[in-house]
Amino acid sequence: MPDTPNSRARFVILISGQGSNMQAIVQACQAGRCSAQVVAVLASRAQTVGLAWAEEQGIATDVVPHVDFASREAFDEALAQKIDAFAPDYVLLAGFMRVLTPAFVARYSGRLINIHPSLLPAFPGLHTHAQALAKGVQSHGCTVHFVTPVLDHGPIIAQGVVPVLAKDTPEALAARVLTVEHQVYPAVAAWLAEGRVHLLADQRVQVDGVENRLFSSEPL
Ligand code: NHR
Ligand code: GAR
Repeated sequence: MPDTPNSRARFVILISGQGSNMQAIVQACQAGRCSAQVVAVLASRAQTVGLAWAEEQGIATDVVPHVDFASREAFDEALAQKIDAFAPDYVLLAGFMRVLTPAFVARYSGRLINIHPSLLPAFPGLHTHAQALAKGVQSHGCTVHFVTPVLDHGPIIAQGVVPVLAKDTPEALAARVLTVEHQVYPAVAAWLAEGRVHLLADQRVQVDGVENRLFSSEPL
């Protein structure tokens, strides 16, 4: 959170792929819908589409290729060094595909946020859209949450819901979820930038002035 009322919150965004959530957050900041400044975009893989886009926006970028490191601890330490050089208030995972060690999570305790493509606590882990179709659920979506050492189990900040349709494939469902992700994550980014997101003692989240933290896609 900013130390003084006039300083903008600093975000570092971590990606592994196309980075469309990162783009949605950057665009919200550029349009004045989020008062933060995205100071760097870091990727765990080289040559991601998202990194090239961020560079075009004049944002600092770097790659920490996880394949170059012998252990998760070594990768996380290298990543943390790069992150800390930008002195962020918050570190946002946006399609970031590496599980982070407890030491990394502790280093950014209360400042590390993820977007997960399911309505947690349903379907943690990978292949969430295929998991949702296999269970026959009729609603699916995304969750923005604080990151804790237990994968996809941190306190929930906001969720976005979409319908599951009879003829859905994992790809079609993923695309529908992604559209609502692009609403939820920039909204949460704006709340974070304004210092309105609080982690309560019982591990639930409160957002000042926000009653409804459920977003939904346009009716289909
Ligand atoms: N780290 C911690 N400690 N806690 C969380 O909640 C985390 C996290 C790191 C990433 C994102 C998460 C998601 O939203 C996330 C949340 C990667 C995997 C995974 O198994 C699972 C969940 C998430 C991200 N990754 C494989 C691994 O071995 C690699 C998979 C691949 O490269 O395709 O790290 O879904
Ligand atoms: C998003 O759907 C995000 O929720 C998901 O990957 C996609 C990334 O899209 N994240 C994970 O699966 C994390 N394990 P993006 O790169 O275009 O933001």
